[in-house]
Amino acid sequence: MTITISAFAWVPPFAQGYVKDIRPRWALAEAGLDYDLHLLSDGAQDHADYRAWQPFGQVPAYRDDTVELFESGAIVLHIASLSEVLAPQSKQEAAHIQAWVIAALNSIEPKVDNLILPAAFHAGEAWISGFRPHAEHLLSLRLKSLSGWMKGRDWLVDRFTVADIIMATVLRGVQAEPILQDHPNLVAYLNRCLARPAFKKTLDAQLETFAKNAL
Ligand SMILES: N[C@@H](CCC(=O)N[C@@H](CS)C(=O)NCC(=O)O)C(=O)O
Repeated sequence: MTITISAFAWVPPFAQGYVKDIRPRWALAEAGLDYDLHLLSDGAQDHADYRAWQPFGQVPAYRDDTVELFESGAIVLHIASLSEVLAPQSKQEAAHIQAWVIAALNSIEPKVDNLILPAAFHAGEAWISGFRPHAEHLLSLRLKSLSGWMKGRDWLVDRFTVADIIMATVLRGVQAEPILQDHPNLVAYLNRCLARPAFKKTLDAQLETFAKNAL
């Protein structure tokens, strides 16, 4: 089977290592499945053929011999279904994995983005300092709940799954923020996820593409 993932040929240094194609690529590395990259250079994300694959012109998009789809959460769930290692072992486990993928993307990622994106894209603007405490408060409520769930657990469900890939890549956005350090069990969880050889392999692969295509 030929699997293809879309990715940017190059992004500015602050985004390198964080572009969301890392999610399906990490899942494929865990599953031991090879893939090709479909690299997008300047302007390619707006071409009609790419929009037919990824309607928002974003990365990642995914294609194999049977299906094509977009949205990193949907893609990792599909990859899990292809893999002996990652495939859910029961209906209940499948339901929990789906729930945690959606929780990471819907209940936590928007609060993380709220905190980090204004500072990244609106640095120096007057409203930032007033907005930050509000964003921190909203994220702290979610992290407290997640920390409560993770008490006594190594992974979101009973074993490492694609839900951990999505959650870890969301939490990485605030890895250096004091708000995460307030929850030692979440720091330990994130470190546990990022220590996996498949993550390191995937991070190196993403960075290698950007180094090759550096201007
Ligand atoms: N919800 C999408 C978000 C994808 C996304 O934000 N991709 C970013 C790169 S990390 C992107 O393509 N940004 C360019 C753009 O939005 O035009 C997913 O999880 O796949």
